[in-house]
Amino acid sequence: QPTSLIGAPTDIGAGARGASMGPEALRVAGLQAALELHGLQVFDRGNLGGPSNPWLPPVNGYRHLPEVAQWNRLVYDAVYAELQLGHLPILLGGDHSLGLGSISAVARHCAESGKKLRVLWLDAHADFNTSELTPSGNVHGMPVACLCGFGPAELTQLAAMPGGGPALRPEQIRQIGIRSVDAGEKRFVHEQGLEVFDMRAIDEVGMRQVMERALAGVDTHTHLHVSFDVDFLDPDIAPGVGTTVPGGPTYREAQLCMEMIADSGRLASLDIVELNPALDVRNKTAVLAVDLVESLFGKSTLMRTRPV
Ligand code: DIR
Ligand code: MN
Ligand code: MN
Ligand code: MN
Repeated sequence: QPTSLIGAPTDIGAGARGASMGPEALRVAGLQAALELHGLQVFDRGNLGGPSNPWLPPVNGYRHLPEVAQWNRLVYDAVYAELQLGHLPILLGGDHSLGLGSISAVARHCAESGKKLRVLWLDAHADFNTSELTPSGNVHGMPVACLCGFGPAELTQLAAMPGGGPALRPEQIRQIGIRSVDAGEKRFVHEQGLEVFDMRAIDEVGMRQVMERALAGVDTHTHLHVSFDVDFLDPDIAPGVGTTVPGGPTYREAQLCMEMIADSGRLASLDIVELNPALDVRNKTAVLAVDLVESLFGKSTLMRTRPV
């Protein structure tokens, strides 16, 4: 299946400037060549062009809401167009507020094609804030809530779903690697019944069992979307992100996570977000992200692809 790279060079929803340079850093790290080495056909669609970042304080609990909405409309249209072509879209962020546009497009595509949708949210954060709960007003802390229908119309109605409902139901989401959830957000995650495999779960049962559980029920009728916030990774190996949280997955744990997703054979769309080259060291976080994405697309050390 052909893949398409879509650059969205913005930090409009983030709390630090610099994620706008993410798409180019991933290209410089060799993303296209790495995918092509695995026999994938790759189309680089270049970058979307949206509003610049005015760097203003929050208004009614949201920073830059009109600009966030505009970027997400652009991302929605671009991702939807690739899905229509039968391509696997790879969104190069940009901050994680863009997961809204990307996953809204995927949800619409699944509704139209009769596919089940499973979203794996790899992140240090739950991204389940609302304008009432947010400590920052940064919309990159809100996309999961918005996808589930909790947020302003310009963000929750991107997809025009059949029936008019939200893009996602909480039971379609599995969060992995979580270790920073704000006080009000924590209660809301619990109330909505999100299935969260936090770092404690990874510590206690290991990444293998976490991924077995997160992928349970994924079958040939499933469209698997991976939303990869690079701050998922431990900051010792991935310093180039705006909001580092200590105690994330190691290199080996992250590789196993990606390899087990690849083994499912159902990966159908991907976001790579929150990479911040302004905070990186010689582009090493981008190089690591490319390395992990290779595993996500099936790179393995040996011929066998099944676990022992
Ligand atoms: C924090 C930080 N929970 C907030 N969130 C994110 O501002 O809502 N950082 N997503 O990457
Ligand atoms: Mn499809
Ligand atoms: Mn995130
Ligand atoms: Mn995060």
